[in-house]
Amino acid sequence: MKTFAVIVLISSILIVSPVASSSVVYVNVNRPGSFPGNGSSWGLAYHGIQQGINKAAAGDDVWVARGTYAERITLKLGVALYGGFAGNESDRDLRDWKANETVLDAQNNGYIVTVPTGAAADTRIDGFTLQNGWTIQCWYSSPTISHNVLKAIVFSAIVCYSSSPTISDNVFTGSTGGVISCQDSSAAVITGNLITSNKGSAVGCIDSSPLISNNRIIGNTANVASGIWCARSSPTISGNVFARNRGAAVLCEQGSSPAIVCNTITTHRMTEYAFPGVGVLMNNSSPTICNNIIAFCDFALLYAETGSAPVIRSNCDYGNRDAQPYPAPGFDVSADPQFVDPANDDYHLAPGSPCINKGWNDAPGLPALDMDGEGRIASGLVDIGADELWPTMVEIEVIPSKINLRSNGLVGVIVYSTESIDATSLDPTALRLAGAAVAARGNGSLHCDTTDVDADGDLDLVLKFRANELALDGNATSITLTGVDPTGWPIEGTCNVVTARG
Ligand SMILES: [Ca+2]
Ligand SMILES: [Ca+2]
Ligand SMILES: [Ca+2]
Repeated sequence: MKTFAVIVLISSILIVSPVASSSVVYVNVNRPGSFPGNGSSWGLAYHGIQQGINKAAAGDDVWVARGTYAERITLKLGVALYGGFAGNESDRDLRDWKANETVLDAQNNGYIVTVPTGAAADTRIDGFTLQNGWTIQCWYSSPTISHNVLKAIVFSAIVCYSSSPTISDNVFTGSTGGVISCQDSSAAVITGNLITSNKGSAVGCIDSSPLISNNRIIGNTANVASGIWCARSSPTISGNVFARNRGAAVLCEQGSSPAIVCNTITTHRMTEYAFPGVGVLMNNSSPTICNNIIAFCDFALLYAETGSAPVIRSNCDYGNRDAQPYPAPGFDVSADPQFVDPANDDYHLAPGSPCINKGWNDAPGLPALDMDGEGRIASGLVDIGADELWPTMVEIEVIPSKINLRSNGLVGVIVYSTESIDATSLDPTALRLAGAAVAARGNGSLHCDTTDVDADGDLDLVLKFRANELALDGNATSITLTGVDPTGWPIEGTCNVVTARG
């Protein structure tokens, strides 16, 4: 009863005198009626975005419904501007920004979005198609720019001066003066973007060391570097796909030492100025080049002039037209990386790729996630390139769990059927326990049976292996079963064991 009274009291306070808290200002260019609106609901939405921003206070959201807005806007400190609403949502998570295209068209009148100096990550533009305007400039400001399509922006799409914006999950296309420029100690975070069909460098770094990770940079042209240009800069360039671009994927000059790690660089060809398609071009620079695929380009690496001392380790080169002495030191794999469908820009590794588990786990700048957002190290060893291939995990049990590696006896392994896999569908001849094949019986048949061990209604697989055939040392605390499912996709299961050499 007491609780009820308190709730009633609080409710009436809220109704009588709302306390200042974050709220939403609504904008819908297509709201019927010509009355001005006050932005307090979808029904009373403003018709213009800048009106909504002007009404909002720091901490507020501005929600903008689909349609075309012929405006140039100035963001406000601490205000988050979201486009992509149908115009009836009650929760921001309900918006579908791809389905509800919200176009901000500057009609070639100048800067399309002005970001105030001093902006932090809570100043945001998210969910718009930005077109027919000039560059978004960040001067000493670090807003969040996410889920936008920046189309045919005049000059560079985004220029950062002493600014560290988060630029994530956008599409950049049709820029003619480069795409993103980071200058004067700008440590932008540039992730998950698709940068395609632009002219000039995807990211230019001048005295700046941004994080450039897990982007797709495809089908761009430039005079020299259509990918990343580094001058006196040491960005981390990790997990990106560079494909079908002209010129260099990464150009390092004037004492740049970027970490170039886990990228897939392929089909870089000559520019219209006859500059060759190069994986990494170095001029008086010392990048770290690890775990990258550089395939089907003109050159994998190219040294211009002198003074470069790169650290190169665990890369794949294949099918590059010209050869510095190949395989060069640090290019450990010189075989076809086996992309799944490069004709359709699918640069995943096919099962069986020689790049799987051939990278260096401790490479500087190793990204936490691969290009799919999956963990970066599967099967204990990182793969070379932007993709990590994750086997389907199976649940196994080893009996006995204490294994004498000198014994000629049998070790039993149960592979349980689960929702993700029917264990009985696995080909026993392809299964390996710590490298060992399934043991054969006296009559030559394999020690392989099916029975429902855990009585859950699904048959499980019961295998036997010879203890002395296991490639384990006496200190091993776990053991791994590998194989392939009926589609050829790898499977893997690990379980704890105690080993000894008795
Ligand atoms: Ca791996
Ligand atoms: Ca993956
Ligand atoms: Ca079962």
